[in-house]
Amino acid sequence: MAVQAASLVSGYFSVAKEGKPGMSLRNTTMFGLSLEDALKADFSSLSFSCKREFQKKVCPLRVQSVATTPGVTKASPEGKKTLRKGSVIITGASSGLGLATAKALAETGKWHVIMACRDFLKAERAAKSSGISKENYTVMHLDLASLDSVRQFVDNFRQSGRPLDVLVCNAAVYLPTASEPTHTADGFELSVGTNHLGHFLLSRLLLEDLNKSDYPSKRLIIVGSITGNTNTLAGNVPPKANLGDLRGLAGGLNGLNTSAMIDGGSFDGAKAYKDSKVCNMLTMQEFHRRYHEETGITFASLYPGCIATTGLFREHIPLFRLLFPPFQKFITKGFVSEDESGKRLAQVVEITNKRLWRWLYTKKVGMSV
Ligand code: NDP
Ligand code: PMR
Repeated sequence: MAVQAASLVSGYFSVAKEGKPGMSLRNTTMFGLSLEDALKADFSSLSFSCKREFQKKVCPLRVQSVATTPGVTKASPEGKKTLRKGSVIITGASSGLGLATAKALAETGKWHVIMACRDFLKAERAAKSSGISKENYTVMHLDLASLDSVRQFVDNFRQSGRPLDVLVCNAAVYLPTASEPTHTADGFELSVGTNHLGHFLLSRLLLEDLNKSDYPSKRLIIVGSITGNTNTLAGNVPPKANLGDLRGLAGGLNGLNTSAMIDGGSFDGAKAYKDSKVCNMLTMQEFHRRYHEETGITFASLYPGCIATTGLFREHIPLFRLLFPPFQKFITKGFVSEDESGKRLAQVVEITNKRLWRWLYTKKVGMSV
């Protein structure tokens, strides 16, 4: 974890709960008025001190006794129990890691992948050109840079009648060369708004659906990044992730009246991305602490390796895009191909062997939660 950021934020999360000085939405107007309006209280749970109220008012998380969908343990002609296909949502599955993961899972024949993408046609084309068979995927529209779109996606998904067994929050934008902040439909700085806030709302809403799953293993996985971990060499390359005391977030993250950066500093697109990844990782830690026991859902974040060839770097200068892959391949040796990273994430989605999980967790993909 980003040591500095993590200690500050996890301090804030738990401090607020213990009633020591700390920020909470209720007593410090953490998001400011306009933000609060825009979110219609969905994010009140970001102030983790509001847990009970939030659950009652906004997203009641109903813990159900074990559901019994007949699909899970269908008796085969031989009398053996067979598992139904798992159902997994992957955000940003139209390229890079998300697409490679969708492909790896679809190829097993054991998963139906819901590709949650902002560009429907691009996603359809990507699925086709990757050779994913039609019966193994569905594209559904999701623009994480709009909270209305997130809510609409959840409604549409529910109407589809599919169960939800695993949610993979993968989509992200990286805007390292932007000199001014750009914004989501709700007015948040684009990278934190998309990578963290959009996924936060999506996860919070879909927790209820995950909780209903009768699949043997239900999971919520967020893609983090080593560059948010300031206890690593990569995480010490400036600008470093640092959430400070969250004053920019408290002020609305809009760059108009207050800062567009979580820590209240001046805008820096690369830092905003790294901050968003710290938030992703912390969200999983906090979800685990709050919901794992009561729901049985496994919460995880992972760093997939440096996939230096993906579209994530599309906004970077051409020289960077030219030199970054060989630098990662031959100097840091942190490079992984899109295929390999997709296989890694697919393993995190589907392995059920606890010992293998623990090994992966600590050694292979450097999972941080
Ligand atoms: P890509 O740019 O290839 O993939 C990002 C995906 O996110 C694209 O499908 C993109 O859609 C989608 N996306 C962007 N904005 C939105 C939005 N508003 N709503 C819905 N989808 C959106 O990059 P990667 O595959 O590299 O990134 C995948 C994940 O891996 C990210 O979380 C990234 O932070 C993480 N990661 C990547 C590393 C790397 O070295 N590449 C290293 C560590 C972590 P579209 O196709 O329409 O642009
Ligand atoms: Mg970094 C072990 C060393 C290591 C690893 C694993 C990465 C991964 N990087 C390492 C080291 C260095 N990088 C060093 C020594 C430098 C200075 C020359 C360096 C620079 C650098 C830049 C300018 N690295 C970068 C950038 C980016 O713009 C990328 C970034 O921060 O995106 C947010 C990046 C990355 N280096 C990585 C990884 C995985 C990235 C992409 C991070 C991501 O996509 O989340």
